[in-house]
Amino acid sequence: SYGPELPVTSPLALGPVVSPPHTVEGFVKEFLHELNYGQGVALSRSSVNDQYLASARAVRSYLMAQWLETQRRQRETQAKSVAYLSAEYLLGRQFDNALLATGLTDTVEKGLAACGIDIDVVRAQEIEPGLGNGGLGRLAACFVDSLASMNVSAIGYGIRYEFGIFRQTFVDGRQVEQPDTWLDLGSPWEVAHPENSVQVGFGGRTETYTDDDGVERTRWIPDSNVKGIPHNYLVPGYQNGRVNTLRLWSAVATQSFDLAIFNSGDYTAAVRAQTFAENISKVLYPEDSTPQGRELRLQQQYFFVACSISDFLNYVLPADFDITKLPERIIFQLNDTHPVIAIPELMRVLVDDRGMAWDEAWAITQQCFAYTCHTLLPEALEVWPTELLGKLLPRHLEIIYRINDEFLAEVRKTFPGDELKARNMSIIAEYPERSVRMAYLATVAGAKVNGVAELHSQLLRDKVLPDFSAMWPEKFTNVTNGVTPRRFIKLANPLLSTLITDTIGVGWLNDLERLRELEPYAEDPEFRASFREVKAANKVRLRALLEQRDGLVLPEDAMLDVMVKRLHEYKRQLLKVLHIVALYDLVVSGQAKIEDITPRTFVFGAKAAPGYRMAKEIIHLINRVAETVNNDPRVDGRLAVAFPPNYNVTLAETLIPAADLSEQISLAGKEASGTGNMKFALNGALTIGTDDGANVEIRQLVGDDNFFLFGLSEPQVEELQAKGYRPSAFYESNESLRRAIDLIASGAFTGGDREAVGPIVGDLLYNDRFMVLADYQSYIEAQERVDERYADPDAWSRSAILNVARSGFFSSDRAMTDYMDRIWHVSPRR
Ligand code: NBG
Repeated sequence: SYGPELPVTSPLALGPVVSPPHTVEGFVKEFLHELNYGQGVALSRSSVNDQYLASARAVRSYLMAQWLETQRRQRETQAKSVAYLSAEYLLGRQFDNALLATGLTDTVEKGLAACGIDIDVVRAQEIEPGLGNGGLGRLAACFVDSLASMNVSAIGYGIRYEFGIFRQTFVDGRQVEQPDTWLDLGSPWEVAHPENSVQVGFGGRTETYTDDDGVERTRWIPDSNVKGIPHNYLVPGYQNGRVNTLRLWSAVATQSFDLAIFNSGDYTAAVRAQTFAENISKVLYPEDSTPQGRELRLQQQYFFVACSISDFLNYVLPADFDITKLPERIIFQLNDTHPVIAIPELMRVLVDDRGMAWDEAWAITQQCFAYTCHTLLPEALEVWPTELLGKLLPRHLEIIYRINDEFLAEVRKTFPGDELKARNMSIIAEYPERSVRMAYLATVAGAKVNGVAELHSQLLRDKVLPDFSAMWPEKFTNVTNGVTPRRFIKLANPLLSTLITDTIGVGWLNDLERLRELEPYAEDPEFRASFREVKAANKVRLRALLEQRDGLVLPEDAMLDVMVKRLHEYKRQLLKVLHIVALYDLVVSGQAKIEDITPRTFVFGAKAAPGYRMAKEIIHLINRVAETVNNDPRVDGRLAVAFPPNYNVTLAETLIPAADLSEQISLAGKEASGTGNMKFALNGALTIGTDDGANVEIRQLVGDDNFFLFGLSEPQVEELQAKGYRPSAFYESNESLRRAIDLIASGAFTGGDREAVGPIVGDLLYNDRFMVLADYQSYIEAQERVDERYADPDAWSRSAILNVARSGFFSSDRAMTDYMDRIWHVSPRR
């Protein structure tokens, strides 16, 4: 579907693309050009949006020159690339990141000022592309940033959702979702290439036929097609001249399909076809509680991986590429199970479309994929009913069956006579309905399987996939997650970045272990004072933002105790609520004097999945507790609760640098890794946390003295579960806990309405799957240790500085190095 590249003979067109000059004049010229000729508006008549779009496009021109050069070199070297397949990218705003990467921040600020424009106003105009739900999507964004910054040849593939993660609002304390119309005012960062679109089939049937050489083959005859249009996003490396590609697909109807129906006069059917196609990239993860929703999700998954594989094979690779050498050129990293349907798709392409023998195709496929698992919750491991999968992708189901047959033969050879083993390991589950276990398919086909933190990888081996790890121990590995220091230190915390550079010099931003050099300064009173000033200034910045953004007025001079992450029972926002209620109760019941309470401002940020009832109840409770506490003069100025709506990457960038205390309080064994925990530590917050996910590694690195550990360990959780966990026993035997729960149950926070809190209280007392009550006492005691430390500012700052100094390991650059060494076997370009 691609036109031939035209041979260029004019001497004017030869040579590298010239970037606009990196000067104020150079930028202004580019900016005015975009404003006048791109937006078609004069400076004097331009709106903020015009100015934003034009400055973004002007900055993009600088990146574009580097992107073209990166492409050229890539074609020249034909090096092995990484293709990151991810249904989500939670990118955050692009403008500042592009400025940082190109080193244009000052230039652009001055250039805009010369035009009478305040860069902050322009900045604020950008709506972040929220094409992800939480940690998994943000991780993908950090990874593509690191790959570019480390000069690795890589491409990210995903979906260009017309509506990203919903915008959260609160109405009477309850979450109400609004559509995320991020494309409404134009998206200056993307370049669409409709001419490079890919056709993707759905439904229909398969048939066998004999080819010209007399070989029996299978082909798939879909009954509908959609077109995938690639949108390129530029992923700049940090001041290294490399710009990688993030290619996001949007779905549209194919004209031929459309026209045929249209001509038949069935206009409704024509519209239906269009709707079918366009729905595919309409929204990020539509709810999957309805069968229609589930089907759409599978369509999304297949759509984007089919587009991506086709794109790589037909467009990225040269036309004369010897396909048997594919593993030398690509490794597809599967970000969770969402893109796992890529495995049978590559098999289909190799066997059906390219005529390769099954065994050879299978040998190639097994080297081209690796799988990252991001969860331990059984309900989050995707399975697709064979009925649905067979209806939507009949050929793929056949391929999966054959993969499974051959795999089970291998299992029976490895474990002779153990039919139970074969049943347990089968990619096809028979109960409660016949379905495909996507994690198993990924494990069977993938060259490597990794978890996202040490503890998680170990539990993955021992608990989730024990038979597989017995069969193929060498397949399993760990790569602990990481976060990009460019966005989460340099951009988010400029004051800390300056302090660090003033202290240890430049170069740490792409060599984060160098933060170790800060360690001795933990003992330096002067440095500690500067460090505290940075934190204080970041709090002022946050107060200003929340006041302007949400009308929230935070007290001054309080410990900022922050819990931001998706709302999920296993993450235990309820435990945090119980702590707040217990403190409140101490004061209002007269058990404690207000002066004896450490002033704390609790900040929550959390979205609940639209269909997740309990999560929404918890949001409501938090808002109600906030309202009560904030309006009670008895705790005035000492205890405050803020729950700004619509927590997103943009808010995180102001919130995290201001935090004193980072709440990472999931039940041990449930949080695969966490990445917010890393961002907080790197910005000098101390963590109160369980031995879960990457907390374990954070604690090991920063040291027990600089981390507030509490709660059951994972083996203790198992033990308690086995013994029979009775939450009410904890309620009965712990007075503070009982009082807190009773206070909630009494309707004290809900205007006397006890029914409103019924589901939460009932669940805590009689179910409590995530053992909130079991960990309560230990949590309260750890919080008392927090208070003690906080009372000594020098001791607190020492710990905070050591958190920064010892967290360099959590750079996503390190994570990428681990992937390169352990999984991809690629190296950075020189
Ligand atoms: C999430 C985990 C987090 C982890 C991120 C990134 C999913 C399915 N998993 O603990 O819950 O940090 O993935 O690995 O979103």
